[in-house]
Amino acid sequence: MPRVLWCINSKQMKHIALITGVTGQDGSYLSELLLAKGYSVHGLIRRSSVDYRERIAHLEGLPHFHLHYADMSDSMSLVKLVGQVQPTEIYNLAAQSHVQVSFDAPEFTADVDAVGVLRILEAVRTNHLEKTCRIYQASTSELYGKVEAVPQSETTPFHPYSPYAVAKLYGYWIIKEYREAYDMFCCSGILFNHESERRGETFVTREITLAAARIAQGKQDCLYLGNLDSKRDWGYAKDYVECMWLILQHDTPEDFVIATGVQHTVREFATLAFHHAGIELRWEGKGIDEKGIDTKTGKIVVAVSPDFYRPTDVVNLLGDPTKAQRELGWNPQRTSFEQLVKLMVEHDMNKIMHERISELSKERKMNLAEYLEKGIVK
Ligand code: NAP
Ligand code: F7E
Repeated sequence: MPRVLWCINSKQMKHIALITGVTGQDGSYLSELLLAKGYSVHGLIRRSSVDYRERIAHLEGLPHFHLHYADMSDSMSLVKLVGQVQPTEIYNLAAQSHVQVSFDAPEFTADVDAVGVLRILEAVRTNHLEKTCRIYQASTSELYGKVEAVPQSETTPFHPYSPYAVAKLYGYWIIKEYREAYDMFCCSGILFNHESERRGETFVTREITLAAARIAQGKQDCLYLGNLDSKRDWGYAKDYVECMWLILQHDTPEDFVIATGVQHTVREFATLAFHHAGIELRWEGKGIDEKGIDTKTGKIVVAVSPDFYRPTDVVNLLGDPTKAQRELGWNPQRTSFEQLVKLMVEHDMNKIMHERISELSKERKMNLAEYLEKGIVK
């Protein structure tokens, strides 16, 4: 099928999106974006013993938002779901997305993050939707791993450096293979780290912003981290989901690097986050003896634990977003690093304050106005 027909079809089609990983950070923002654009949005959720749908709770009940049970490790469930929904766009965001966890559960990670992509592609083919359904694959800067060049662009060689990255590399190549073999409109967004107030609490940025908020409010003494020298190109998740959509609206199916082009260390992230929580840090020592000290109290509030070092760690990620800027008109600097850290800390300061109020209310039966009046919370 000539590529140009894709543009004509996309304008005529009713937009029906299927999002795998809808309960995740990106899935929740993408759902909001697509609903605002008038899409009918279908999300894949998996069975869990607790219903953890906090990020999409505000969307449930909306007339164009639908949730369906399936699992990335169950091909029949995916074939049935794709057949039932008849999507015009699929955003494959579901993954075991934690790099450190992939060392503990490598087989599960491979099943969901690698073979899961193949299952989605085959579900589309089985339902004969390969000419009408565009597919976005959530690829990752972890593919560059033990980096062979800095910054990394669409042409930089890959060198995956964790079970997660190796699984995602399969996802990247199978998407490319189906694009070439079956002329399907399927693309990978090679996204660098993107964070937000909805970021999972075991990723380093959120660990830091939550701990800074707890330490500032007397709910925690010290934060333990791993490699403070690790460098990342951190962007804002809300800006990045827009790019996912732009990639699928492009005239031709292509892969894009999505990054800010700005790099910081974990230490720099922590310094700025604690600053926004009202604590100025001074760093002393080296390696596992390094400490972050509160300059006002002299207390150690950040320390290093070798438990958080990874068997192999990716330490120098910096993306080159030139292609996305030029061909998609995307602005990689819409939210700066400084704005990102500030908004995450402000969110977590509020969250911890509300948790404290709720604890205190149970103990002393007072409301927020009374706490503010008595100066118990600020
Ligand atoms: P996330 O918050 O960890 O969300 C992952 C989603 O995948 C969750 O909805 C999770 O469901 C779902 N999932 C996991 N295993 C599943 C299974 N077997 N069947 C169905 N659903 C399953 O991840 P994220 O940060 O939003 O990232 C979205 C995607 O982008 C992931 O593929 C990630 O690998 C990739 N990525 C992320 C970044 C980043 O910096 N955030 C950068 C590059 C690429 P539950 O809620 O039930 O666990
Ligand atoms: O680690 C170092 C750690 O877990 C960032 C996922 O969304 O982005 C994410 O993967 C760096 C690493 O993210 C701690 O060693 C130090 O070098 O926040 P992270 P990640 O591994 O970069 C990519 C693009 C994805 O695709 C993934 O899905 O920070 N680090 N101390 C620490 N990391 C954690 N988690 N906890 C620490 O205490």
